[in-house]
Amino acid sequence: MIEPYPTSRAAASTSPRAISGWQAAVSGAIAAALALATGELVAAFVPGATSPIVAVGAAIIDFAPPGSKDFVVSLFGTNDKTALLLVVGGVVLVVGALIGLLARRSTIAAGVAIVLLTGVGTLAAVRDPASSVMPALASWAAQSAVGYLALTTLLGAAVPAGARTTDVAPDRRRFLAWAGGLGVLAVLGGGLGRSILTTRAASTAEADTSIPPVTSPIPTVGPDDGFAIDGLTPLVVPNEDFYRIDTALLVPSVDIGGWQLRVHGMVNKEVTLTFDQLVAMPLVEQYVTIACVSNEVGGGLVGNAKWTGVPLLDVLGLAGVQDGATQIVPRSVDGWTAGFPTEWVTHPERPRDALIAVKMNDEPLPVEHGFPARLIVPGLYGYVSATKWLAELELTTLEAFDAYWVPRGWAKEAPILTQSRIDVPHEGNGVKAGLVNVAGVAWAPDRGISKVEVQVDQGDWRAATLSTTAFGPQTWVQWKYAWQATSGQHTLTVRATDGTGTVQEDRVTPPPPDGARGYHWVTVDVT
Ligand SMILES: Nc1nc2c(c(=O)[nH]1)N[C@H]1C(S)=C(S)[C@@H](COP(=O)(O)O)O[C@H]1N2
Ligand SMILES: [Mo]
Repeated sequence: MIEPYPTSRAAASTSPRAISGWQAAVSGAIAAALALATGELVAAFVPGATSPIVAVGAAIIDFAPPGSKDFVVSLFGTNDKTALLLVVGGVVLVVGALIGLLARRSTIAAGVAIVLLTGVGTLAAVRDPASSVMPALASWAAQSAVGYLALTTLLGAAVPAGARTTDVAPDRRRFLAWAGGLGVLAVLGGGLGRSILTTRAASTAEADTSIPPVTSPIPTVGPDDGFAIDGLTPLVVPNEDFYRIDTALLVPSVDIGGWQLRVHGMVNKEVTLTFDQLVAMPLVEQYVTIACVSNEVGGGLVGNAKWTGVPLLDVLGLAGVQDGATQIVPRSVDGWTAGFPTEWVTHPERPRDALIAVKMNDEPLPVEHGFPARLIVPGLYGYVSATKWLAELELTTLEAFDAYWVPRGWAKEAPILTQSRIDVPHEGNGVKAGLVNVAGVAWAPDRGISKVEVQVDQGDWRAATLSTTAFGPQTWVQWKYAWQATSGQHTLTVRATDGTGTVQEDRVTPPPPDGARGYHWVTVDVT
């Protein structure tokens, strides 16, 4: 026998059978890590190949049963996405360790298991509309080969070499050197692939976007338009602080040169616009507050920004919407869909100024917020309307199609509910007796806010002062109330009245299926 499968202590132990369990498990885990790293590297360098780990994460989000929709909703946040990827990666390592143990019985069986494991990632990857079959198959072959080669190499290094000796230290050192080396290789390779994939996504925002100036600029919200109260949410939320919600594990990176918006379905004439053609149309701007249906009472999944873009109706006008096209279905480059009644934006008495937005707070749309174009529809929750990375507008009927979240248990029609929030004092914070500023935000796009009231303990409702409402009913307002605080524990409650005179509902409901209801309240200790 020659290295790396030398004769070992016992006659029967020339096979991987003689390898200790922990060495087999570590070998398998490292082989799996190298296979994963290979998937990332291929995705980074081969057009049409996608990251298998991201693809599996995306599949978990997509296939989560409707019963687990609360779990899915909480997965939306950025930190939760990282957690999901770590869990998927961890599961792959554990399966790899089991494959390592299996290899002690049969290296062929272990090889088959590696092909199956990497096949799961490949199956998930080909679901991605951005992936192509040939690169996915090539990536699968590369991952399997690297995984199998790494496993057999490590197992070879683990086979005890010193016959008739009890000193296994040299063998262990050799194994640890191989394991350490290949482990570092997996981390470096995977890290390189991952960082290429994420910086590629991020750099698209810096792409030169020659967006012409707006034809009729609106007055800008200045510092004097809001209240200067510490801890109070600003009237306009800066892009980097704006909440982010979507199903995309890896932000779609859109090449602006190749981007197109296709308007099709029940239209007189199908229309396709390039980015330059889109922004050559008259550009308008407006402040619009957007909100997520999964926002809890008092939660932060709501924000107000200045959006610049082309009126949706102008683009629909180019195609000519047919009678009977009762639903507009926007679709993103990654296949995600929203859907809302055409009437919401064409209503004769109350057409909402929906925009195909290309700028957010005077900057090109950040990648996380939909670069290069997204939809902003005043008055509707994001999941039925605010499509980021917009690629298509399909005209259809309400009966013919249910958008992404509808079969997952969320309402088909989803106007934003009237809500109000106390920002200061913060729940649980102590304040000094005397005059205390109670302040927050209230929104009811696109009905507007006419009144905000504050209640101390079980007292009377008292009117709060509102910031300017000059930016239109589609935006939120700040409110403040000067409270003469006396020592002891107190409860502060807020409620808003919308522009139609309807008071916010006090009936408490969870976010599913159509948004949370109820009043926000905080308890404060006054000393
Ligand atoms: N392509 C795409 N667009 C999307 C989503 C998504 O998952 N994919 N989520 C929607 C939801 S649920 C919300 S609340 C808003 C959030 O927009 P923001 O991340 O810019 O705040 O985007 C909407 N647009
Ligand atoms: Mo949302």
